[in-house]
Amino acid sequence: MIIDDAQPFPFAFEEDSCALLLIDMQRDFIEPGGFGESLGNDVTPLLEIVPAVSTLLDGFRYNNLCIIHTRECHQPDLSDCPPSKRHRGSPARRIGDPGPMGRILIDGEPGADIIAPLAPLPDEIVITKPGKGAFYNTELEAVLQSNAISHLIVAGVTTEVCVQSTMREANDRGYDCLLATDATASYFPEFKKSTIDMIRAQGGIVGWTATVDQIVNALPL
Ligand code: C5J
Repeated sequence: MIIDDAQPFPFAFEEDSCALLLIDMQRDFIEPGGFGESLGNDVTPLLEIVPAVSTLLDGFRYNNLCIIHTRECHQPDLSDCPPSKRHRGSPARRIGDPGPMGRILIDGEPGADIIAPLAPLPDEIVITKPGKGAFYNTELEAVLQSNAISHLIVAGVTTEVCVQSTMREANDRGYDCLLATDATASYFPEFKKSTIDMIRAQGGIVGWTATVDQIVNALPL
């Protein structure tokens, strides 16, 4: 398989060694009343990418390819949440505080769920992560190795935080990563643009980029 129009140059991959990595498409980041909004953000740009992420997910499901979802959240006793993360700034609600979707960013609460239109199917992998990067303190690397994955198509939120952190972690570990540009979003559109530029600058120093249509058109079915 090859995505000819990928930037900065074509992205070649084998279907058996390529996974879709969907980052943190959770209610707490995307819906009003969650963690994202409690930090003072407008969630609209995140809501807008849901149809494109859904198209990408359908393409991988139809082709029976490996699909991995991540969720950023913490244990109810906050034992995996550094105090520095919880106490920084003056958000309307802190991690662990009660909100309209349960306790903010806590595993098992409704806000930590992936949004309904993108809910994982039973055979899809879900990685629960305490940090921004999906490799930190998770089983992600073992999962990729046991599935013989070498190439990652990455999408989700937010572009310059958890998506970029994860792509950089993956790149350092030797994975070839491509970011789906219309299936990722930031609360700050200018940060999304800069992140895309950074990823593919210097000959793809972090990886490649392509649109959802370009990716899906490269899939066999
Ligand atoms: C943030 C994320 N922004 N998923 N998390 O705190 O990008």
